[in-house]
Amino acid sequence: MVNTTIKTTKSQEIFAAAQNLMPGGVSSPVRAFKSVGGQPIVFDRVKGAYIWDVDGNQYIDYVGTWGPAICGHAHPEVIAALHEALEKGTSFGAPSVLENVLAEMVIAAVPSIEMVRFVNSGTEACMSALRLMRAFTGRDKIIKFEGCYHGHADMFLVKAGSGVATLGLPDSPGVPKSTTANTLNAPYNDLEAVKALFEENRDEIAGVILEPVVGNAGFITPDAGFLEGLRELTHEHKALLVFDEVMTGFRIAYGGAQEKFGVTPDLTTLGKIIGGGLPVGAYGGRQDIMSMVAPAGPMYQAGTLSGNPLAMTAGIKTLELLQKPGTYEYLDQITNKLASGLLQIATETGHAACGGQISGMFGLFFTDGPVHNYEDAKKSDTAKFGRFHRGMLERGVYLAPSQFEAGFTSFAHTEEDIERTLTAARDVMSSL
Ligand code: HOZ
Repeated sequence: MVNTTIKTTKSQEIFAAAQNLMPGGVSSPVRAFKSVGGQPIVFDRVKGAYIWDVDGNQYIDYVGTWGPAICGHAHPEVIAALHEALEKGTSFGAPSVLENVLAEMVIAAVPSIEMVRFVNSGTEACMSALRLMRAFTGRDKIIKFEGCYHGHADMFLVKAGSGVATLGLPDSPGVPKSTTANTLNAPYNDLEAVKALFEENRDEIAGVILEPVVGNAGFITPDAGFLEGLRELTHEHKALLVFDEVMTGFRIAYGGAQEKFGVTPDLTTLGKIIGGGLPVGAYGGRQDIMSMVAPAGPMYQAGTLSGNPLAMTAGIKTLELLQKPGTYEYLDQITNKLASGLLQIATETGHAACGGQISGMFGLFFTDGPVHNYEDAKKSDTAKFGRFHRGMLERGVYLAPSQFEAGFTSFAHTEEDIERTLTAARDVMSSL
């Protein structure tokens, strides 16, 4: 399993060819390994906690297709359900009972959601939620937080996290200034800054959107009182509070961050886990707000593949599996062992580091910390992270190829996987 000199000839050939076919050789920027150096490995197949590349190397996976694979990849029950659904067709473009089933499960689980609309990605979910915030309040301005990422729609590409942070890009060309003129930014965990924005823009702010636990600037948790403070401020100013739970939904608790922290927003966006590995997104919330969405109301939003039967099927089965008693306790236990183990090894091997985890979501920054916001995260030694990433890859551990992305475990990860990961980490950190 420990591959200190992995052979990646086929990966290199395929990726070289891909660069002439697709921008940067990839379908999404963070996959290109630009910030960690070296070349991406090209995947052949995934199963449980593992990846196999086209050269036959095996890796323990902590990306989990960027979050959806909480049951482990290709869980047999998800695959079986998909086989059965496949026989009935791949797309309906019409109502199906599967949408009712998943909607009922989502509504039962997520405290803020009384009605839900399915879409095809987290980007679509956030883009639609933003339109709804504006439609419902009749106001145009929104507040978001530096380093939070809500997909790649124009209005959100200001001081964004994820690939934008990873590549160190300025705000994207192609986004008209007029489109982002109403996007106000505050530092995460800074209630005073939010208060000031509300004061400066009285009766103009439709709402506040945030990742309640940040995963797109690395893993950053809300300070005590931050989410509660946002809830109070938004109430006070008759603005909406929107939790982007694309990453945290069904991940840090079955009911997401809002269940975990006991703060209920007005609207919530979801994606990743609720599609069980197929393309999906959703936005939902209070019935009076959701009733504005067409055709119930006038706010238009649509999609050919929305509510796709395969995505619904994989999502339903995934949520069923997550309902089994002990799932989140197990995720918490193994992820705690991993995150605390990494920190301990960093300390013992003389590296400044900080990090943490909630349930199956974790992070490690190469900086003294603490990291409360994106500015703190940017103080990390990203070059060191790149060397760490490469060393782990060579030892059969696949981490997100960016300091500014959270890691994910699944209930397919075993104690032994974690121990092997920590052994590899000790080896790498000793030689960084
Ligand atoms: N939101 C995911 C990670 N931040 C998406 C991965 C990607 O951008 O490819």
